[in-house]
Amino acid sequence: MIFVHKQRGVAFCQLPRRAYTSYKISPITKTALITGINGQDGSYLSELLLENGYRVWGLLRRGSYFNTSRIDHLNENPNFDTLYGDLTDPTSVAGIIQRVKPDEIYNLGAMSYVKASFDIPKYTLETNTIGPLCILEYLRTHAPHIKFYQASSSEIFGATRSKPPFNEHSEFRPQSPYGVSKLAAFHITRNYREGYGLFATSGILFNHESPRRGETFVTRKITRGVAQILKGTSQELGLGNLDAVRDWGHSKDYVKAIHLIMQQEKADEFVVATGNPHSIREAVEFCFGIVGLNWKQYVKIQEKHFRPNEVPYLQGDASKIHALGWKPTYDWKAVLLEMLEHDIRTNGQDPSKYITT
Ligand code: NAP
Ligand code: G4F
Repeated sequence: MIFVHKQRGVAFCQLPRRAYTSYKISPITKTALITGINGQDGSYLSELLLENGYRVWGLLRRGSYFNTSRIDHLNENPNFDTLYGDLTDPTSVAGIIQRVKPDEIYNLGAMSYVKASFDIPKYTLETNTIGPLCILEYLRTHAPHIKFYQASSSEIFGATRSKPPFNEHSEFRPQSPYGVSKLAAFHITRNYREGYGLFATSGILFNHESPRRGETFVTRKITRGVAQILKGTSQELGLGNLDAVRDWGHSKDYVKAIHLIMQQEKADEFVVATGNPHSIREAVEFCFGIVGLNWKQYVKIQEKHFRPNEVPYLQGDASKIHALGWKPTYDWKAVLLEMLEHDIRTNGQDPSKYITT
């Protein structure tokens, strides 16, 4: 019998197991390895897979301070563990695959901030393109039975000349090193599927948000900014291009799509989107307006938040995955409202005092 003692990021065998009173231990159905486990999507996907009886392993990048706040609540679950690795170090990834022997690999790890990719383009491609390439090459040569999911992105449409809404056949014309890195990984994934018969899938996910969204992304910047203004700890919010349009959904809905894509008999690629486009200006108006503030008094347009190239308009056509039964349950206002409530509460205030719905 193997006993497991869990610490942050490490699993040690042959130590006494803690009493896991709060978890029902159901028979393990499958084993999954998730890269990017401590990210927004990694945390929600872990919850979904654990609910479905999976044994979940995560590849965790070592940080100089604890970076597991999104998954700390899962740490007591005996079916959940993380191991240190890095997508830019293929030997670490191969070692983890050999050790955990997953049935499914979800490659969510990435340098995911588009604006930063202009500053660190080489690193972006090493993580986002060479990272998945090395996993696929390992699967081809050592473990062709393992299913593989690549987290692709609507950024690959970039400044497409196709007519919106965009689907799997629209033109790809990325506008940033991030977009280029994701498009190359998308084609690599297709190549390994078509050339070597691997179960290698891609989800082309449009923007999806949640209270766990990273603080640099525009929706979270807005909801945190409003919460700080209400609290009185900030007087203004600096933003860039308010004209850009995005198709926002909720991460919880989108990880269900990711799982569904991996349960198909044949590997394929799918757009995941709500089909409902709104500008950054509309998001700003909604978040300030719903707490009774006039955004024009607080938002300052600052040059430093603009990008060398912009993706002006993203609207997805998710008909292909609708045919498999997936539908989003949140609209953009419901996503923003949940984030706003969370950020107001985190600041020690009562959201119902401010939000008038
Ligand atoms: P996120 O919150 O930024 O998470 C990214 C994860 O990748 C983090 O766990 C990060 O770890 C990890 N990571 C970064 N560099 C790594 C490396 N070199 N080796 C191993 N792990 C590394 O992103 P997300 O919103 O959950 O998105 C998940 C995936 O979907 C990403 O690939 C993203 O590009 C893609 N995507 C996201 C959206 C969206 O709207 N959210 C849309 C389309 C596609 P650290 O904590 O150590 O940085
Ligand atoms: O929230 P964003 O930084 O997200 P972006 O660039 O669309 O990328 C996100 O979605 C992609 C899917 O399409 C993912 F692949 C990617 O990993 C990431 O999750 O910016 C959204 C829009 C942009 O047009 C940006 O120029 O908001 C505009 N914006 C205006 N002011 C701003 C700001 N964006 C940020 N981050 N900060 C601002 O102050």
